[in-house]
Amino acid sequence: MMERGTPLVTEMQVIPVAGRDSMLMTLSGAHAPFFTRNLVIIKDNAGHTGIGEIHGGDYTCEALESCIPLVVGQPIGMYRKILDNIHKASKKAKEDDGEGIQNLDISKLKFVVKAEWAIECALLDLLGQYLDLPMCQLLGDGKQRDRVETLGYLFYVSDKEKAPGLEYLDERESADPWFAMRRKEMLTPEQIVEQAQVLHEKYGFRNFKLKGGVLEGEKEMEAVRALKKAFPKGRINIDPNGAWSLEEAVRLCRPMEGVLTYIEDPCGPEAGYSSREVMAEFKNQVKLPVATNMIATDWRQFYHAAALKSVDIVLADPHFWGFGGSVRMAQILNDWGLIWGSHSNNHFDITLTAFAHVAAAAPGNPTALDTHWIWQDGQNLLKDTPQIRDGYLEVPDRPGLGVTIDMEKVEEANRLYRKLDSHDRDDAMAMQYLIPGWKFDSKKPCLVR
Ligand code: GKR
Ligand code: MG
Repeated sequence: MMERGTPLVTEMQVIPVAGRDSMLMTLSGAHAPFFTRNLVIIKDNAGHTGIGEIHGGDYTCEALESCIPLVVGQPIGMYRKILDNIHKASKKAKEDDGEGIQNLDISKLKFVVKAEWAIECALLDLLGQYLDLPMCQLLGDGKQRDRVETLGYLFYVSDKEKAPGLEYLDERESADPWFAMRRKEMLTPEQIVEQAQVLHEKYGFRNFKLKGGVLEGEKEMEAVRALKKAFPKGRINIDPNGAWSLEEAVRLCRPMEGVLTYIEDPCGPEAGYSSREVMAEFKNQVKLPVATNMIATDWRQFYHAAALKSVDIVLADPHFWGFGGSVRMAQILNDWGLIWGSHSNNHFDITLTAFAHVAAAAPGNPTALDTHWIWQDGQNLLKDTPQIRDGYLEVPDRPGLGVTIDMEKVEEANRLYRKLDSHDRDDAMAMQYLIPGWKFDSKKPCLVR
């Protein structure tokens, strides 16, 4: 008699890993020398392996481990039901006040990220392999494009020599001009333009996003102007993560109409008004499209953001919204004449691949995809990392995610993780080497104290 149904999950492993980072500056401080992630590896009785990657830290790791009994033994074709069971079993953490990340409090990021989306990714990888289809064909209305436009994510970088106790990598001897540059100090407009030029040479980027919230707004706008001069046809965006007051954001951004293509999270909550209300007022006064990954991170927040017309571009990170959820957002935005994109945090190449599939299934004309991966390029956990060429990320055409995990590299990254004293992101720690006693203030650029 023929066996019925899809293959059954035989094993689910959760592997926390760590990688190396530069001293990247943001409103929340300075990136530490190491970042962490959690990997999910699921096997089925057809002999396939599915993989997923998500944010690091003990909270997410424990959440994933608690899901194992709800996944093992289940048919992969029931992946939606598996996820539904996980949602129904999960409880809101006591410390989660529902504020989200509208103030960029990164200690709350773990509540916005949903661990189970790494499981969704691994199950879709398995299902794709079973059906002999690339993952993007299983999402929304299927594959919309073969390659995905990607932006060059520019950061101010501080001098790691000022944090002598911290083990930042030094790549200045690298033969690759980008690798040789990315661990060095870059704080002036000239250095930001040079960063963009080297990235353009290596990956072909023509679109750039500058992470702001570091220097005085006027100084950051000088860098934006210099970028536009160097790349007159480029789409330039700056993201201060809501650091500016409404008044400041209007003053800074009005003269940038025609220079900036769009602006990401220019302001945040103030004077008792939520960020959704404040951004709606900003849009009344400045003729620039507004993007967010801070004020619409779930469907309830999106309802209010949409009702108030606070945003034009929703950067629907699949690790906040789910893979199916992010594509559902892309479909809604496209139907309404709005634009989809995705935000990112530090990540390995498994996330890079997964986001390529989501973006490949997003209908319409998405904005160029964010990725931090250029700062991690070379620390691959895959044997066949998709490449970014000519500003576009390739979407693997093989079944599932279409890539092969390199277990030796994963074990190495797990050993690094196990050596770390803390597994949670802490941008204040490195920042305090630069400014003793430094504390996060959602309204003050990190180097302005
Ligand atoms: O990695 O420091 C960072 C970024 O600033 C990240 O935390 C943000 O969430 O990239 C993100 C953004 O676009 O807001
Ligand atoms: Mg952002």
